[in-house]
This record gives sequence, C-alpha cells and structure tokens, in this order.
Amino acid sequence: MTFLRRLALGASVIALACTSAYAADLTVGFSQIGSESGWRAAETSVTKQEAEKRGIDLKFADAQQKQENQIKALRGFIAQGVDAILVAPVVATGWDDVLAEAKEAEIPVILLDRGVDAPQDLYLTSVASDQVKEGRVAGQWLVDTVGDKPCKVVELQGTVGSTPAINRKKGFEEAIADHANITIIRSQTGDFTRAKGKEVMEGFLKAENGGKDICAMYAHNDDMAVGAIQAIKDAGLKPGSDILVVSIDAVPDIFAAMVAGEANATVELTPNMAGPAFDALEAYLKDGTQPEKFIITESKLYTPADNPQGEYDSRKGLGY
Ligand code: GZL
Repeated sequence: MTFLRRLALGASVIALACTSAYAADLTVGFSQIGSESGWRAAETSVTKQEAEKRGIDLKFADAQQKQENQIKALRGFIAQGVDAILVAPVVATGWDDVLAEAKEAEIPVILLDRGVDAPQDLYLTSVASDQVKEGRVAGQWLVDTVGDKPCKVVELQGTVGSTPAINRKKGFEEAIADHANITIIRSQTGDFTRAKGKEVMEGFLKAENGGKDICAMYAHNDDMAVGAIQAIKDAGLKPGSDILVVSIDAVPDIFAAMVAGEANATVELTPNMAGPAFDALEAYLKDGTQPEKFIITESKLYTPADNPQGEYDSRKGLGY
C-alpha cells in the first residue's frame, strides 16, 4: 500500500473515529516554525486538513523560523483564550516561561515534531519521530553500503539547537561508532533549507580538494540534500555514485533524485503529526484522558529498490 493510501486510510479512520460534535467547538492555536522545507509545508497542509476534517477552528501563525515569533504567537493564543495550543518548537530551550503561562491559563499545549528542554508537566503530549533512531537508520545504511571501505563523510546539520539536529547527529554517530573506516570529516548547519544546504556543500567541496576524497554526504533533511546534490553536480561529480547521498524526511524530490540515480537513501518522517495530536487532545478535553507523554511516529528507510517513482507519485500534491 503506497504512502499516500496509508496516510489517507490512517487519517480517514482517525477522522471517522473522532469526528464528533465535540471537536467542532474547539479553537486551537498552531505556532508553526515556518516553511523552510518541503516537509514543513506538508506538515502545515496536513495539519490544516486534519483540523478541517474535525471542524476545529485552527488559528495559524508562521514564525519564519524565529523563536521570538513563536513565543509572541503563544502569548497571543493565551490572550485569545483558545482551547488548546499546538507548537512545533524551533529550538529546544527557552520555553519554560511561556509554557508555564499556558498552564496557568489552563490551556493544554501539544508539541509537534520537535521537543523542548522543559518540565514535562508543561505540555500535554509530544507527537514526534524518534530522531535518534532516524540518524541511526541513516548511519546503519551507510555502514551496510560501504562495508570496510574507507569512507569520509560530510554532514549537513539541521537548525542549531533543534532536537532533530541534536538527535539525528547523535544517532548517526552511534551507528558508525564501531566502524573506524567511516569518519565525519566536516559537519556544519544548513538550517534545514535547500539554499543553505547547497552553499555549505559548495564550501565542503572547495575545502576537500574538489570533493574527490568525499565518499558520502549525510543531511539531516532531504531539502539540504537536494541543495547539496546540485553543488556536487556543479563541481563535476556524480551524486549518488561519486558521493553517496543519505538524508531524512522522504519528500517527493528525494525520490525524484533517486529515480535520476542522484540519491541513495532517505528515512521517512510522516507529515501527519496533527492527527494523533488532535485525537489525544479531544480525548483529554472530553473526559480527562491523559495521553502518553511521547507519541512516536514511524521511521522507515527507502532506497532506489523501493519504487521511488511510485513513492514520488504518492507524495506529490500532499502539500510538499
Ligand atoms: C523533524 C522536523 C524537521 C524536518 C525538516 O521532525 O522538525 O524540520 O526534518 C524540517 O525538513 O525543517
């Protein structure tokens, strides 16, 4: 069953199960990080669809990747007296005060797709992937692919201080730790964007003798990988063969790169964090059901052996 059908089936079953009059009365504030990547755009569009299906009045605020804008938006939601708040926290620290204000106002907060370094009683639940596992899956793919061959890796990190950047780095390093032939020779943030991913990869190639000695590029998301692929081609090298390309998100364009032989592996991140979040919220508001503190979404590896054209087709138009 393709990704799209799995996503649609899951969503419609969830929506059917919980399309109740109750949801229709809810007003929920959503502080979104921005639109820095294709995955983020898809998460936004799926969240709006999930709210609409449930008759939830979603107040959307785009923070352009700035924490101060998110904190301002949360304070605005609290002042409006919304029934609940969803927030995708751009970085892990600096949330204690505003989350305490929401708690004081008895407004439940749900974290989407990233975590915070704050007391767990300040949020109802957190819906996210196991980001350490994502890094580990990516690293293990490289270990399995290169065997004992010496492999110098360059790494494009996500947003500095964000939980995905911290955790995806940790997981990848864990996977290669016992393989001394695989070494990370350069690592820098590309802030999860294509443009920055291309720019940083250009710097890596220049600094590493045109890239001839680079064996693989690991990017914390597909958008930076797509930018890096262009830089590798501009340098006269073949991404996907001269330099292996492994990343995370499973957006349509990484599957297009696989079809073109320019990318080798991606770890899927579902854009539907809102479905489980709204479910948990509704159960909590209706009868006080306490959700799990962490609702973990799946992480699945895809390579060119997994029908990349079909995966592209099933994701295109999902808001990426
Ligand atoms: C990870 C999510 C990341 C995506 C990027 O959960 O926060 O943010 O991997 C996005 O595409 O920018």
